[in-house]
Amino acid sequence: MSTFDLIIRGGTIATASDVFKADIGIRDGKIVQIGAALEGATEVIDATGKYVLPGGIDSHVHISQPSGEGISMADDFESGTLSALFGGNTTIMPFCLQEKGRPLREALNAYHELAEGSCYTDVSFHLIVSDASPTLLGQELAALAEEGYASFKVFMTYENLRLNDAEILKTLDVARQTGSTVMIHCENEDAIRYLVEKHEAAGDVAPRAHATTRPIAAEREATHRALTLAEIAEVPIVIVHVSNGQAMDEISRARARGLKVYSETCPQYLMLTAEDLDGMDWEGAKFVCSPPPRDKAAQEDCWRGIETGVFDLFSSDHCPFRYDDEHGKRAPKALESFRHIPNGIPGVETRMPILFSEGVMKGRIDLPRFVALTATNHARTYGLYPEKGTIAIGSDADIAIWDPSVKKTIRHADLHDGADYTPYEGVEVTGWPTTVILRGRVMIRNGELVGRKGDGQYQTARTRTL
Ligand code: DUC
Ligand code: ZN
Ligand code: ZN
Repeated sequence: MSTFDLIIRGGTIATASDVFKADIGIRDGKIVQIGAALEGATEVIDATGKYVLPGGIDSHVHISQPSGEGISMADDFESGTLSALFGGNTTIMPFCLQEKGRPLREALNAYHELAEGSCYTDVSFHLIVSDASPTLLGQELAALAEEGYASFKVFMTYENLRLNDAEILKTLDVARQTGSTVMIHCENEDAIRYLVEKHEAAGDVAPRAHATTRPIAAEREATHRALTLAEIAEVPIVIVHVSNGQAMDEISRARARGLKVYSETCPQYLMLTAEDLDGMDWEGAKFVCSPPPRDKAAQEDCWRGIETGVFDLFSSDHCPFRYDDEHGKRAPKALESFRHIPNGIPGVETRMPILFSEGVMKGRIDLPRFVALTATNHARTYGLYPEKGTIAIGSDADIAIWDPSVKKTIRHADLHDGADYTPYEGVEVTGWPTTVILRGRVMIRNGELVGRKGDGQYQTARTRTL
């Protein structure tokens, strides 16, 4: 009998703290040895000249989420996780949305049913709290946290989802008591609604107005308020999808006051600007997401946040709708006004290649920072570490082998999601994850799918202990 099921030989391994050359020995889905010249395996993968990194964890992904009447998301668990896998991810964390007036448990059961047997990567769910009822706050969330649903998102925008400050405080209080983690979408809904009504009254209804009516000031104010509420409730929070320097400054100031705050940015805030929403014939709808992409200066600020540590998490916020589709970006109502264009863009497959190419290959960040931003910090923040997010003895053998010599032009035709476009069409990248291993099982070998639908499993999360 072999000592190992699989050896990954001769690669350059990177974790969030180190870069070193070694072989990895894998048995029963776990990393059991890291060392020189390992021998005795059923299968050996030669990783000479490649980078051997923890499989990516994308902790901000939307799949099969109810998105309003007549609108359907472009990805189910099968296409969403397949696309994630081809982008070097081994775990994704989608959101289970509580529908107003319904128990979260009911939504969770239905969401598990959708995922069961369909996944190519592991998955772990966040919850979205849209109805901060006494039952939810008093009983349901605590019970769910104990069962391994330890993170939930709240919205300060969207009329049908937003919580008011009192409700956010109560939700934060539950998080403090249960050790759960709250993610907050920071945009001031009343300010946005004021601007939307003004622009619509003036007949300015094209997609570009989406960006104009969700200005940086609305995000900055809500970020400040979320941080203040967390300070008062004495609980850590995650500020998700930060798009600009002014919101980053609020986060840095809160940290200087002693608040524990994690923050996330996404590829769209490094690669896109509001001008992309200008596209002819409604094409700008392809780039409608919230918060919206800003300008070149905001992109530079976000890069600074990536480089200096303001950001802990780099996620895709993959939220795919088809463009040429009456249930997507070109739904009948969406063609009447930007207000009704479904919010969100695809990106789960391109998240890491973009950061690897623009960040690592261009010398903005080193490999450990790349690993921290794309895998380790996600596992730590959301209770999946150390099984997930690192290369260490005892951890799950979730590994992506990156070939830094691959040069690709991003084309939607080559991607695996269910949308019909990518916002990054034509972007040239250097480096791609060519082999991906999930709990010791080779899922993609040299760019070819060899894993099966259903190989991905659900992962329960732990609550915070500190
Ligand atoms: N927030 C998200 O996190 N994703 C898509 C839309 C939104 O508003
Ligand atoms: Zn959001
Ligand atoms: Zn999102």
